[in-house]
Amino acid sequence: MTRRAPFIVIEGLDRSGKSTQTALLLQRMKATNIPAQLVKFPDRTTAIGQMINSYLQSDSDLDDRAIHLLFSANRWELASTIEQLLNSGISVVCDRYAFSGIAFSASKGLSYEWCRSPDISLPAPDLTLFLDISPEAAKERGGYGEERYEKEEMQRKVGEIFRRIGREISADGGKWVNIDAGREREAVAEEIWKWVEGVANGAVGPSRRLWTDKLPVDDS
Ligand code: DGP
Repeated sequence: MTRRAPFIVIEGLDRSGKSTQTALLLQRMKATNIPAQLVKFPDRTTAIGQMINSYLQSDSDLDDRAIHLLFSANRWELASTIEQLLNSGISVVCDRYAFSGIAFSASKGLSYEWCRSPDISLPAPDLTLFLDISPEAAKERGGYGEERYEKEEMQRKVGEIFRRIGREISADGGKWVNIDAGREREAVAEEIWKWVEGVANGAVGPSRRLWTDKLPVDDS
């Protein structure tokens, strides 16, 4: 069976250093001659992404379900690009993915299962690294920014839901790693590198898809 490149997702709470760590990882992959491409969600450059951007900056208001579906649509519009990259031997490093979708929307009170539904069948990561940080440690890093979700109580709930998703992904045989992101930048980067090296040789066969066992039974 042909080999494809691994799909790596980095998730994290706001102020966890996620974007910095993603950039460091990409640099290190390139320096080690591992071809890799960054994909960032939300991708604010597309038409859907611009609606999301305007919502996050509180320039527009949207129903909680409507914005949830836009975030999901933003992932779907890049799903085939992700698969093409993997099949052509280029690793994809994704800054946020479907797990953010569930964690942030369910924190607002939407049902966990409802939030998961539109992301069922997206390409499944081979490795998900979750950068975990307490709201107290985030505060020490200068506190949260100006965007809509950057509030302490919200981040606490988001963290709880991320950890629940991680337990479920692991129970289903997926590779999910909780990383203590409250440490020094270099220590976090080293741990991330250790996990990435473990999958860097590529995966065999087509990528799996997320949560397909949660699809309703076809009774047609
Ligand atoms: P970032 O660009 O990584 O700072 O993400 C922007 C914000 O959007 C951040 O507070 C997390 C939130 N977010 C990211 N993905 C989703 C999603 O799929 N659904 C919801 N509701 N929020 C998301």
